Amino acid sequence: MKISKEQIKDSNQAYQSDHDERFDFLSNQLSKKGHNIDKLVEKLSNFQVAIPSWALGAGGTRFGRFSFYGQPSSLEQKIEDIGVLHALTQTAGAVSLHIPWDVPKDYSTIKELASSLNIKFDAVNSNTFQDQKNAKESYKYGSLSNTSKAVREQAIQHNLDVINIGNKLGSKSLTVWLADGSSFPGQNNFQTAFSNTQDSLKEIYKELPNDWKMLIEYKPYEPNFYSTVIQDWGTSFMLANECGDKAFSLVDLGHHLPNTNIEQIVSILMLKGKLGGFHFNDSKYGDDDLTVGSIKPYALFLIFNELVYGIQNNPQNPDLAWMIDASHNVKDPLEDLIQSLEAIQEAYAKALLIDQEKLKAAQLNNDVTLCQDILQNAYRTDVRPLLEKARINNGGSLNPIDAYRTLNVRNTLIKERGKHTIATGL
Ligand code: LRH
Ligand code: MN
Repeated sequence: MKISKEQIKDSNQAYQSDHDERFDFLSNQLSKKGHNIDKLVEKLSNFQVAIPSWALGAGGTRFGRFSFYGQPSSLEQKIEDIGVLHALTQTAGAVSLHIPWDVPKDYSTIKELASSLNIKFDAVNSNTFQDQKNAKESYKYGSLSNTSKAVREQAIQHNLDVINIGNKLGSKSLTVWLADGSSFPGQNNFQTAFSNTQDSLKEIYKELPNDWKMLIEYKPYEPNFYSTVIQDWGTSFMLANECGDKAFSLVDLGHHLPNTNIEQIVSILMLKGKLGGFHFNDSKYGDDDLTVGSIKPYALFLIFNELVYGIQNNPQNPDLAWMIDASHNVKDPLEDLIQSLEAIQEAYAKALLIDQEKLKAAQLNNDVTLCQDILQNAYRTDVRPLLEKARINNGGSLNPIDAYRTLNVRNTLIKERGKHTIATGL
């Protein structure tokens, strides 16, 4: 299914005058405070988030999975669905593939389709947390950390294959997330597991093309429930430093123990020039992979405050990879992703309104009350007219969820694909 600019234009009619009113009001408010509206809108337009290829169908847990009809059952259909997201939001201009869930059958067809929809290939993800059919070695007891050299070599080779696939698509980064760890005390020798992982990552790093990045994703637990080799940001940071200048830490918002101060982690990784990117989602308890901003929107805003400060003050940190990592158990996957994209843009826009100089002065003056006031004034600003402007400037929708429903996307996909198609992924 493809949505035309005309269809979107028509669906915007009902919202145009209300948008214009709110945009004018907000522009006056913000201009009076010295903000450059055009610059703000331009930054939002340029802010593109990669959609995970593994999150376009119905997610589930060990307790069950409830289908969504009309799911994409091929990589082509997944890219088409991202095309729908990008047409409506104008901020989903990239896809992050997971290998082997989404190995292209025909590279030129896939690249043509993606470029026809203005979609780039962001990081490619390796998978050494599941055994593949006919695989010689098993990852049951780990992959890059495994005590068996043969298992480690198989896992290293898989990562090199993933780099090769990404190279053919124009991707420039490899994301490595390891499930490796233990579920019972005594099961693992922590030092051996860590050293094996470090050496294995270095073997992969040696083959990383010069203009590529390696993004090392950490996670405290699941699927192992006693220890995880790459459990936290410090471990990921150490391993990235051991590998070299092209290795960085990847922050998945759901991969933190309750009440962890993630914005502080983001700030220090940027200071050290080792923040590579994000997997955006939200969570109440564990790695819940819920809609971004649905549980802790203020925490997301505080993270973007550190990102805006870091982008302005830490030239030592490279451009960041912005990606979503979600799983949809009860929402239509495309509606869920539209809401996540909106929440990310909203947090970024609010953070751009923070007067960083004024905040710095208040901090140096230990004026704690004023520090909070500066943050919360920005947070309490309804920035949605700016997001809408950024979308319509590029031919997008003023109200993507409403357009998605008005244009009857899900039912059209069901007509095209039938009810029983299954999407690869989580
Ligand atoms: C692990 C993770 C990782 C992906 C997987 C799909 O929890 O966040 O980023 O490989 O989800
Ligand atoms: Mn992730």
